[in-house]
Order: sequence, then C-alpha cells, then structure tokens
Amino acid sequence: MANCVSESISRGAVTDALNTTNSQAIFEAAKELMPGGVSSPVRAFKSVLGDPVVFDRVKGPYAWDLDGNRFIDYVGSWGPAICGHAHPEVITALQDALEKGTSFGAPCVLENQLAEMVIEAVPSVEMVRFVNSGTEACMAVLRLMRAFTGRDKVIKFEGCYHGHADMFLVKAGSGVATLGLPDSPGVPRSTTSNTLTAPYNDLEAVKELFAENPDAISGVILEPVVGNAGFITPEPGFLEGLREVTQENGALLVFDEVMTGFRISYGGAQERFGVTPDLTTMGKVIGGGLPVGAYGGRKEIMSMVSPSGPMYQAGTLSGNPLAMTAGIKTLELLKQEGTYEKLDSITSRLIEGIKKSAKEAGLPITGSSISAMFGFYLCDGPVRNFEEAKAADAQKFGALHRAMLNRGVYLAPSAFEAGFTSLAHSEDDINSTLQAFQESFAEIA
Ligand code: HOZ
Repeated sequence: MANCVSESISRGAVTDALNTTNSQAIFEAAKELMPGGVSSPVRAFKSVLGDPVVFDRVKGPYAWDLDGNRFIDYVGSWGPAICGHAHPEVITALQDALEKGTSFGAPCVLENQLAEMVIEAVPSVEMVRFVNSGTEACMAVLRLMRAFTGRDKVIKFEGCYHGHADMFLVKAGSGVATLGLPDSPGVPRSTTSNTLTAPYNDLEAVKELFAENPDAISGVILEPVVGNAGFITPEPGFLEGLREVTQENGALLVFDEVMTGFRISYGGAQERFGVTPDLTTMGKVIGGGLPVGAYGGRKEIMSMVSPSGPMYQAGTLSGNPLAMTAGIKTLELLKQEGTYEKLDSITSRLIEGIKKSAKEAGLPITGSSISAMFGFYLCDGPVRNFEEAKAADAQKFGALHRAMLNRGVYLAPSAFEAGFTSLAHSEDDINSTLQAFQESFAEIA
C-alpha cells in the first residue's frame, strides 16, 4: 500500500486548526456499521492525513460539516455538482416532480426529454439507454462491445477507472489506485484474462496488442481525459490514433465520459477534441446530483440492446423521474451562453495560481485544467500516464490536503482524483482558495 499514508505519515508541520468533534464521533460510529465507515472507499481519507469530515449540508460551491465548518468544495460530489450544489432551479424542478411520485418503473416523458438532450449534445450518440450509475453504464457497454463484435477481449488503460465491474479491476485508477491495491480479490482470473492493458498515451502499445490478438479484441475503452489517476490529458494524435487503429481492426472505440461528459464541454471530450467514438458512457453531470448513468452510440450498435435486440440489460429504477428531472434541469442550465468560457476561465486561473504558489514555496509541481476539471501532481512532470503519476509525492499531498482542509478548502482526498469546479465558484472563492494554497504550500514545504 505505497500510497496509503494516513496511518504512518508524520503530521510534520501541519497543525490541526479545525474543530471536528462531531465528525469524529460520527465517523467512529460509522466504522462499526459500514466497512471503513463509508459507502465508497476514497471518501474515508485513507491516503491523506486525518479522518474525514462528515458533511451536514451543501449549497453552491460550499459544504458544511457537522461541526459547522464551511469548506469551498472542489469535489462537487465527485462531479455532478457542475452548476453548484443544490441549485435553486434544480431543487424547484425536483419539488414539482416529487408531487408526481418518486418512481414509476414505466415509460415516462422525462426519459424522452433527457434522451433528446443527450443525443443532440453528444456527437457519437444516436440512441441512449439510462441506468443508475457510471459503473452500471460501463458494465453494460462492455457487454455490448462483445455482443456487437462477437469478440471477448477489451483494451483498457493503466490508471483509467471504469467502475468496479470485474473485468475493469485491472490496473484501475480511483480508489484502487488511492489504496495502492494491485487488483481485487474476488475477481476471477478467467474474467480478467480478457482484459488487456496499455499505458495511457501509448499508441504503439495498443497497436502491438491488436497485432498479438488478431480478430479477438472487441474494442478499446478509455477516459478521453483521465480523471481517475489525477488529471492526465491526451497527447496530440492519441485519440485520433485510437480511432484509426480500432477502425482498421474491426473493433469499437468507447469513450468513458462519466467524468468528462457535459464537463469538458457541453458535448464532452469527443466534441472538444473532435474525435467521435462508437459508444459513450456517461454519468455524474447528467444526473444533476441524483443517481444516473447512461450509455449510447450508433443506432446500429444500440439496437442490439434488449428489447430491441438480444443483449440483456435492465434496471428497476432506471429512467427514474426524479433523476431525469435533475438531469434535464442541469443540462438546461449548462446550455446557457458563456457557461464553458466561465468554467474555463476560473479553472485555469485556479490551476495557474496553484502552480505559482508551489513553485514559490520551492516545491515541484505539474498540473493543468480543461474547462471545469483540473489536477496537479507534486513532481516535476510531465505526467503522461499512470506510472508517471505514481512518481508524485504522495506523503506531501497528504499533508497538503490537511493543510487546505484546515483553511476551509475541501480537495479530493486522493492524489489520484481530478478536481472539479462549478458555475457557483466565484472569483472571491478562487482568491480565497489560492490564498489557502499559498499558506499551505509554505507550511508543508
Ligand atoms: N469513484 C468515484 C470517484 N472517481 C467516487 C469516489 C467516492 O465516492 O469515494
């Protein structure tokens, strides 16, 4: 567990300034009730200093914990909160929808509305299926890749995370990387033998895998911009090269846009980079803070999905009216003039300020942002893949995380998760955050 530092790291110069009495009591109790005290691993703060703060409420760019501490939030519920938490228009729409019931389990017009919006926005999507999470979307898309091509193997990239389905838990990012786990027990070797991996940004490695496995690979799946190994952008030509090599080999190209969808631009990374995959998975933003995932693509491929075709996939709560409502309202807000220019501008000011402060404190740093997504590594860089990301100073990141928390800024509690900004983050919030970074870097240097 090379990256798991919370139990062994020295607190060094970081002095705890927060009163977290209530958070600590609740988290202690939670540990007896749920594995690690949490419902998802990364939020347990295992790779940073100290215990998690327990949230009480969220609004706009802020989160408040049970002790009344307020934090400027750059996690945004891990991505959905791109308009800010609990946006008044989303809340009003949800209140109206609540009156009609919480779950239908039958077709509803809201599904048509959100489907039309997704199809209009995302270049590759001609038809879409709604599910309940990004993990579910990726599980289903993998089955569809195999069903459509009649081939079992898939190529994924080291450090990319596509949810916790068996076949994807190979050299995975997010919590798997955060906890420094090699792979997961309980995943049959026979399942992962069909998962081939390559370093991100390495087109030659992908070509070699195709050459070694003729007519056996159903496709390539990737985060077009990686957000689960920190934040790694595609090098020029990488996405285009993947498009070519998949086409040449009769395989599918799948973009996992669970993080980047409606965040990197309204049409996702595929619109921003001008490369159109065959299939796309989505989640987070399209649920506007409620649980939604989706997969979509060319009609010819999507027609394989049951009941149009033979590939089975189903869900009791899929297309849930509350979730559809929050998604529709969120996309309406994002569609407004100037959204992505504003997100680009505040996020690039944030990352440039972070890098400047680190350098002034004599710390190595590399980092970047696109639209409302950013990340940095405490190393000289460049970081083009997971191996290079792992070279960053995890101990220092742990100390930085606590120092920032002490100053009222909530960063993802892992060096292997991207940061997220929102339309609710004001220039003042960015200024306060940069001030906190300046002080924190000086403290931990
Ligand atoms: N895997 C998600 C982030 N990439 C969620 C993490 C969490 O909620 O713990």
